[in-house]
Amino acid sequence: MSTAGKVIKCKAAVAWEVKKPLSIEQVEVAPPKAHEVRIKILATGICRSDDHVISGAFAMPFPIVLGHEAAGVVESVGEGVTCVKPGDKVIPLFVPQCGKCTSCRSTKGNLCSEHDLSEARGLMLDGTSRFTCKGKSLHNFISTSTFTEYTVVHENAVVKIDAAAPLEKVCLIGCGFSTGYGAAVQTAKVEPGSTCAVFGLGGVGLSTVMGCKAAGASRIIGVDINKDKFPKAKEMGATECVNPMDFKKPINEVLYGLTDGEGVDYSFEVIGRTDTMTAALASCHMNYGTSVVVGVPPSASEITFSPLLIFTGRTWKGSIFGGWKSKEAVPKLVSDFMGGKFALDPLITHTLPFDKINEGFELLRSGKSIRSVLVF
Ligand code: PAD
Ligand code: ZN
Ligand code: ZN
Repeated sequence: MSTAGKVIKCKAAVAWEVKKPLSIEQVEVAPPKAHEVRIKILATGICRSDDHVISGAFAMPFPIVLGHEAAGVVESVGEGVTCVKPGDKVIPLFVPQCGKCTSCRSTKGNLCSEHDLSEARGLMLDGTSRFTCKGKSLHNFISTSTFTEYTVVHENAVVKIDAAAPLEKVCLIGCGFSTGYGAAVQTAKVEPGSTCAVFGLGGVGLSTVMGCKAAGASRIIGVDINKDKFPKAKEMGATECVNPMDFKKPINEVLYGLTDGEGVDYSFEVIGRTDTMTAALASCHMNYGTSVVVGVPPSASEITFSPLLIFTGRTWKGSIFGGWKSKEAVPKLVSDFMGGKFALDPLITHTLPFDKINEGFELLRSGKSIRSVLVF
């Protein structure tokens, strides 16, 4: 029996309050309004950005349905939707692409003005929510909310992908893989022969390592305080790895030492800490080095740094969703994956049933997982 036009009762993981485990609840998911799409989520990865909301580092309104790295099948569409139809395999886009705003129209931009990343309202574009639980309205997370059997997104925040794509793998293209890989190939535009340093070797950082390798970097130095991350980083393309805890001097000095006093051409902060953002900047070549901030900075944090660091010529830039224009790039990245251009398997260390979501977060916090993918 068709569920189109009806409220769907299903399971979702609700974050009721900050610093509390998620709770699996029965929620009601309203039908999509005009220009919205209701998706049956079949696989969703756990990203550190979800955990930043739980820990309170990434400020969001509660209660909220987290999750943003997913793949699923369209269940029904609202009036006027032409980009997808029921049955299509899709990936929700936490950075939408409306095609009309200044960032969408600029060849240089990708942060569509319809995003809900900073000063987030946690609502659909019309200012309402499609989720309720126990009579309370639940917030939406960065245009997606995927820790649920069904979600509703705006048509600009979803894209159709190859019908043959394995959803429990390509869900990573919805965030971690594309973010890390794009930071290297799209934002930094690493050139062949470059020396790169990647701070943080989690799911996103390892994808940056893959991007640096694909771009032809000749040296890729992985930096992490958890040495258990090193073997996998080397498997993915790191030529050497360093643990800042093994040295008395600051890590930027260590990296200068490793590069004959020159610094690296490109550095990437893929952790989400202000001290490592500054250290990554100080690690790159004083004149033409570029440092890219990928890690989500804690809300309300500030950085004090010597202006000399950039006065001498360094470039410091941020990268959201790897700099990709989401609607255009995601189907292409899925095709590239299907064509064997890159692998996602090494990033997926755990596949868990959705009900074990809190276990998945524990694996991330303890440094034992790269990506856990939850399946329904
Ligand atoms: P993760 O927790 O799997 O990886 C972080 C890694 O950093 C771990 O291996 C840690 O051991 C390591 N680490 C922690 N502290 C330090 C330190 N002081 N020095 C060196 N290494 C350290 O996270 P992830 O890979 O899922 O995400 C990484 C960051 O990227 C995180 O802040 C996340 O919120 C952010 C992100 N940004 C975007 C974007 O669009 N910019 C998208 C997705 C994720
Ligand atoms: Zn993410
Ligand atoms: Zn736009």
